[in-house]
Amino acid sequence: MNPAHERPDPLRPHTHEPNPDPPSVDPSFILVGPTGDETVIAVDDLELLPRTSVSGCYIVSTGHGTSGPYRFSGVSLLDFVQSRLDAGMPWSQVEVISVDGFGNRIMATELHSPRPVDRPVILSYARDGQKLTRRQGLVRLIVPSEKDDALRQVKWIGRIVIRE
Ligand SMILES: Nc1nc2c(c(=O)[nH]1)N[C@H]1C(S)=C(S)[C@@H](COP(=O)(O)O)O[C@H]1N2
Ligand SMILES: [Mo]
Repeated sequence: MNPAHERPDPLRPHTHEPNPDPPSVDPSFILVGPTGDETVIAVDDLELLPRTSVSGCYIVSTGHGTSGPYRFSGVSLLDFVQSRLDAGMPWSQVEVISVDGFGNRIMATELHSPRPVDRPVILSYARDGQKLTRRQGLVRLIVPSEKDDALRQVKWIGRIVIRE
């Protein structure tokens, strides 16, 4: 595991060195809106939003094998973004960055047209009907369309930035 200071840009490509150890205890994260406003989001806040589940998800790790299939549940990233923005507010992409400095950029177009349509990107807080543990990645980004790697399955979300 590289220390965070060796990976200054969490959105640049990451190597296959999955960190197994939660970098902190509290699963709350910071949401940064398009105007730069910051809000702390707790798991309870996510549970108040519509629940979405996606079955048949795999975590495909190069080096230490594939796990799954899992049914991940949470709020779709699109529902989450829309719940935080005034209608009509322009946004083009979302950055999802973990506490240990691992991240992913998701374009609005990808969220508006998931393929297949019933397998959206979610902010997951449960797996197979049980609350995700911090060790399992709470709160974890699940990108069901990613089939060959697990580079988008971001554990321990620390910051979500909505970009205009
Ligand atoms: N926060 C965070 N998420 C991460 C990683 C990481 O190092 N940190 N590694 C990724 C990689 S390369 C893999 S293979 C999977 C491993 O997930 P698992 O620990 O649930 O098997 O997590 C992905 N998500
Ligand atoms: Mo990986």
